[in-house]
Amino acid sequence: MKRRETIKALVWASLATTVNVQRARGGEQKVVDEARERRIKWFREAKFGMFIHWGLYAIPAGIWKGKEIPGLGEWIMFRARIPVKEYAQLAKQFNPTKFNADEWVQLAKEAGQRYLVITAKHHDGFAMYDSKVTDYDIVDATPFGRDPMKELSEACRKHGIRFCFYYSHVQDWHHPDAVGNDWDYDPSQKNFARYWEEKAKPQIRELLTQYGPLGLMWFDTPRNISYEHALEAVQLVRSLQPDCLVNGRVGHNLGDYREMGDNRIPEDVVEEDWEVPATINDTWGYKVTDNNWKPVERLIFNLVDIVSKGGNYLLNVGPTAEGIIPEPSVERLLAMGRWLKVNGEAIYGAGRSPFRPVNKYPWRCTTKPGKLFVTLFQWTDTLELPSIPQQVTRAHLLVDGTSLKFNQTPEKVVVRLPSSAPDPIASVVVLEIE
Ligand code: JFZ
Repeated sequence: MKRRETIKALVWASLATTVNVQRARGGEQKVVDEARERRIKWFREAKFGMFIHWGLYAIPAGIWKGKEIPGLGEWIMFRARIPVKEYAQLAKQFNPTKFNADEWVQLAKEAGQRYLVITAKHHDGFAMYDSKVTDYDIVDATPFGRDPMKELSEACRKHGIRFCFYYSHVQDWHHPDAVGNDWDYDPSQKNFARYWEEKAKPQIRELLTQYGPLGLMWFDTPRNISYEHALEAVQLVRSLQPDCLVNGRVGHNLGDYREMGDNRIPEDVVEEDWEVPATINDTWGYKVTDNNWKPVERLIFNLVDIVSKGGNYLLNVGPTAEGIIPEPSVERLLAMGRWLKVNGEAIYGAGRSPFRPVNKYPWRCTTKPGKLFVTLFQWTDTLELPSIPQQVTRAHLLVDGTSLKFNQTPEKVVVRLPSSAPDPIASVVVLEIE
């Protein structure tokens, strides 16, 4: 009990220096954490990130002993109940000679993704970085012998992309005391605190001290983590990298922002900061049989839809065991980047739609001071918007500034559109407002 009180006192002490009380509208008191407001600024601007799930699971790629294993590619050890001794042998084959950190980061940049989150250790327990805590890592256990996280962090710094880590802090199917592996280890004999002290905490510390400034630590599946352990993870981040964000899956609502379920986009605006982790096909880790690639129209709609509701889109790629990002992912990301090159002003740093519920309308609206960006996915000859309290002073196409005629009444705004859509997928009309 004393330990918990000490930790809580620590957290409040670190928060207390940054908290001030602002009287919000309507008189209720709103506590603003200035440190968090400073930390999260880049996240609200970035809007679009690259998720990368890469590990030993890319070798079987969904197939084990000649059989296709159902479910997510990175879950193959769990779904096929592969014994630790057998699964660990994969490390001897892992030699991604085609891996090129600069190519991956340049793809993220050309896609318009402003941050990159990569699996440092997924649930299988294998460290994709040079860990001193264990030899079960890419430098010590594979013929590859390099640290791809070091190379990626340097490439991200070079190209101005925020480098971030995913770390599975509760599930670890390699460690006898962590959550998840009940086929090699007897759950009744597990001592989670031992895993936490021996592996999780020291590895989180390694990630926070060996790879330069991080944009965020992306924890996953908190399961039944104790409040104390979740708090320790947050405190570790705060003490070592005060500007590094913690995502919502650290546990006990202690993250800096809310993490939605995988591929789960809310129906309407969500007032807090939030992110949707999402796949381009159906799996995170590479799976040779998963070719259910979402059309780029859907991906661009999802990006605009999410931003119009106040969130970020963290879109995943699952590289192969050779270190190649599958071509269908590359094609789609480059197409998103081409769209963003023209229409990015409607996305980066943009605010939530004032028209609610958002899903009621076929278009989406994002905002900036003095501007409404209305993105149309089906072109028509007129765009009709519900009542806008401010005076609309101008309407134009974002792509080239072409002025558009409009009529505003207290009930609605009607904009006349040109006969052909400026973009085959999504076209943006800008309304300038007083
Ligand atoms: C987790 C992982 O198990 C999975 O392998 C992948 O890394 C994904 C990004 O995260 O899967 C989840 C976790 C939480 C939810 C759904 C899938 N959820 O809260 O709905």
